[in-house]
Amino acid sequence: MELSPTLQEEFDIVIRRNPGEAEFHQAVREVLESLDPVIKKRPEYVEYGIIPRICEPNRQIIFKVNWQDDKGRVHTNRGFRVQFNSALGPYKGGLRFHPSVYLGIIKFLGFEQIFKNALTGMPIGGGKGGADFDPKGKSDNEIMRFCQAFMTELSGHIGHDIDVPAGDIGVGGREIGYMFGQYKRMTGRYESGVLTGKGLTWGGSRARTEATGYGTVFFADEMLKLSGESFDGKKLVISGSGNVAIYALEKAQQLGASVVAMSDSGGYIVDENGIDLEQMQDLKEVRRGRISEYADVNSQARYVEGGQIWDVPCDVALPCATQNELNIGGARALINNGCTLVAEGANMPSTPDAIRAFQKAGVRFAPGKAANAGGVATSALEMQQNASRDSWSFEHTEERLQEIMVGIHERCAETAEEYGRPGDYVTGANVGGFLRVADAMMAMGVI
Ligand code: NDP
Ligand code: 2IT
Repeated sequence: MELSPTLQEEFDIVIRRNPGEAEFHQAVREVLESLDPVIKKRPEYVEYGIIPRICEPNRQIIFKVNWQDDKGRVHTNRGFRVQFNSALGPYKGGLRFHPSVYLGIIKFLGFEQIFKNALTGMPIGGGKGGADFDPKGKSDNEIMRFCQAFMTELSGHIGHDIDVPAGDIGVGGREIGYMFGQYKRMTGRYESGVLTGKGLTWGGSRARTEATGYGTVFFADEMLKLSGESFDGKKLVISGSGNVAIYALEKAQQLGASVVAMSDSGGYIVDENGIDLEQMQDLKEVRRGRISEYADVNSQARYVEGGQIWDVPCDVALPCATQNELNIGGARALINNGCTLVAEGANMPSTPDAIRAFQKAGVRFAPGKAANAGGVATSALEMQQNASRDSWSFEHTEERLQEIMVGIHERCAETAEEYGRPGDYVTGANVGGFLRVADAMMAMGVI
């Protein structure tokens, strides 16, 4: 899509100021493409410089992380925390440990997080962090030493009213535990609200582990309801087999769907009988194994090394692995095989041309910043429980999560309609999130 001259000028500045950060450029461009009708209606946003101010992080922290492996060898990694926007609350967003991490990835994720967090309606700003550390194949002690070294540097920049990290790729309950322990040691404070995704006996929230995957399914369910459909009897393909994918699998099954394919970075498995949740949890959450092992022990399942999971026919596809994992080839395969709905559990998994193909073909499409907001929303519920030294039941927390997802869906649908693009959840999410942040920034003046 062409940008108007004003927005093109802003985009050119972003490219010039952030050379070589392709994922960040992609995320900014997608939001700017939605904003044309907004700046026509509200030119004061341009006069007050809201767009360049939203595209520039408040603060970018880059630090060295030295740690020792079990053989005593010393390794040096690079750590990041990008504190992007705090108009609506303390910076909030996950930490990603993956060898592909560099500043451009953290900035794209932090930028997305601003609008996602705004859409939840909760008092949280946008931030993201991580390291180019590869947790694969590391022992528990190595993970602990890395997390402690990482937190030693990060601890001076975070706090329950400042910046509240959580998990993302490669960072789950185990890593949050080691980081919380190191923060507690360094500060001498039991500051429960400094991290979310904690264990249930030490300040964590029930349903946070499940929240992102459940939330994505709740959001897709709202989309289906608009045409009188439900998950019952639907065939699903879910990419990835990590935290988001596994709990999307669980909720989809609870709603009567059959998930026939899942993946990891090595390849994908197909099980036409429906993937077994308990086996997947044991394989990925307990044994931390490879997805190919599922096919080794289930004769009805097959493993395809490499390839694209999107070739497996389905009614609904939930990309839940990583950015740009669903390209135009994947989109064409899904469309040709009759898929009618795509909801993103991951952050920016679909490439821009894949999204355009879905929209052109009439495939309902929900972007990550709307469909995967259940994770961070439940993190905000965890902060709320920590602040009141309370702990809610699973049922109550899940109910809150579902209400929030229904609310986000409503806001996206209404905003898309109001801005002349009915049914376009990309516009709905970008504009809906942007308006909340922009209005708060206007109210607070030039700071
Ligand atoms: P996990 O680390 O638990 O799982 C990641 C999954 O994606 C694994 O199956 C992994 O396979 C696969 N994967 C990761 N990188 C690649 C890659 N480069 N190529 C192919 N496959 C890959 O992470 P999460 O489930 O937490 O996160 C998944 C996505 O959801 C990410 O985009 C994340 O940003 C997003 N997200 C997460 C939230 C959360 O609360 N955790 C909230 C909102 C969004 P392998 O093990 O082989 O690497
Ligand atoms: O991308 C995301 O929204 C997350 N990884 C969760 C962030 C959080 O603070 O819970």
